[in-house]
Parts: sequence; C-alpha cells; structure tokens
Amino acid sequence: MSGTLSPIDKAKFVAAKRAVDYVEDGMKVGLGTGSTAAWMVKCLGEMVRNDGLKITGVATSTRTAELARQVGVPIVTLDEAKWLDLTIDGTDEYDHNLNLIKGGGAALLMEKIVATASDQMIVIADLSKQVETLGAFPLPVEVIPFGWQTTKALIEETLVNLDVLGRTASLRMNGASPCITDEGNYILDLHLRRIGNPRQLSLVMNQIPGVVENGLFIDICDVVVIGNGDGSVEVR
Ligand code: ABF
Repeated sequence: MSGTLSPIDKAKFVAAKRAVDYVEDGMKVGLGTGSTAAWMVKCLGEMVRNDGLKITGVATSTRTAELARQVGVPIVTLDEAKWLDLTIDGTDEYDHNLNLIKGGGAALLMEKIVATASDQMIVIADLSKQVETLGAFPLPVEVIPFGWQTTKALIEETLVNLDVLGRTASLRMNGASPCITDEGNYILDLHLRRIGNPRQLSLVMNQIPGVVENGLFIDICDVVVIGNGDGSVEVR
C-alpha cells in the first residue's frame, strides 16, 4: 500500500500504521478525517480483509464513512456504538500539552463528539503539526447559518474584549462563501496567530449564541504518534 511515497505521505503513512497497533479485535473505533486519517482507515481495511480483524468503526465525516465502506471497515452510527474504545484522528496543530487545533477539514463537530465519546484518543501527525503555542493555524469555529454575520460580529467583539483580536488577529470566512459542514453549518476561520490561553478561549467561544463548537481540543488527546519522512515514528 505504501509503495513509493513522498516524504510527507511517508510520514503520514507510518504514523497511521503505528497507530493501528492500538486497535484490538472487538474494538469500537472512531475513524478520523483528513489525509493522515485516510491512511489509518486504509490500514484498518487491510487488517479487516487480510487478518480477519473484527472491529466496528464510527466515522467523523461522510467522506471517511465512504472510504471505510470502500476498504471494508464495518461502520455504525455513534448512537449504535454508544461508546468507543479508541478514536484515531489527524490534527492541524498539537502543542506540548497535547492540546490541538483541529477542523481544517470542516469536520470538527463530529470529530470532537466522537473523540470525547472514546476511552482513548490517538492523534496521528507529521512533525509539521507540532507547535510551541497553538494559533498559527486558523482556528475553525462552527456556527449555525441563522444570523451567522451577527454571530461573527459577536465573536469579534468577544475576541477584542479578550484582547486577542485587538492585537494581531483577523476574522475571516474561508473563501467567498462559507464552508458548509456535514451538518449544514458554517465554518469561520479565526486567524489569531497565537493563542495564549486555549482553554479560556475555547470556553468563551462556546458561550456565544450561534456558535456550535470550535476547533480547540483541550484535554482530549491522550497520545500523539508522529511520523517522519525517513519512516521513523515517535510516540508521545
Ligand atoms: C482532520 O484532519 C481535521 O481535524 C484536521 O484539520 C485534518 C488534518 O488533516 P491532514 O491529516 O490531511 O493534515 O482531523
């Protein structure tokens, strides 16, 4: 499956390959979204087809559900699974506390629900996702379509009051029209550059009427599996 991969794809593949070592027969597994998570789903598909691995997956996006079906990983809804043994997912950033920015793929709401409904969350990433301080990657915030421009204004006001937006940040929708999530909500991208207190920001964001969820994953990730272009892997 891995063939001749570019260094970045090799890094993603080896991280995914190492992460599936945590998957045991009979487990209910949350299946993440993104290119790194796609490698993980393909690895699980091989284990199901070739080694008879018996698992059920819960997808964090329609595209992951489609990939799982293609490679033969049985999937159920989260309500059918009720609780998960393990979720494996990618990330946009991780810091030394294993706090994350996720949601660049607009799947943050299902990803956070699934990861929270799991005994353990394993993040798979290449070293480029490691940061000293979260925030260089735009923070995705999911809002309902109703009054989204008002919600955007409330977010800006809140960030200024928190003295975040006032300094270096800007609030921008991605592209000309909002990115629509699987749930039909909109994604706002907060270009904050540096988030000094991610825990506080996450709590404040979700108090704003119209905000459904944000891409800060605080105290959710248990393990980060880091792949490198030379094929080596590090587990933290
Ligand atoms: C998803 O994977 C998103 O939360 C995150 O934005 C993305 C990372 O994608 P990739 O693995 O392609 O870098 O979990």
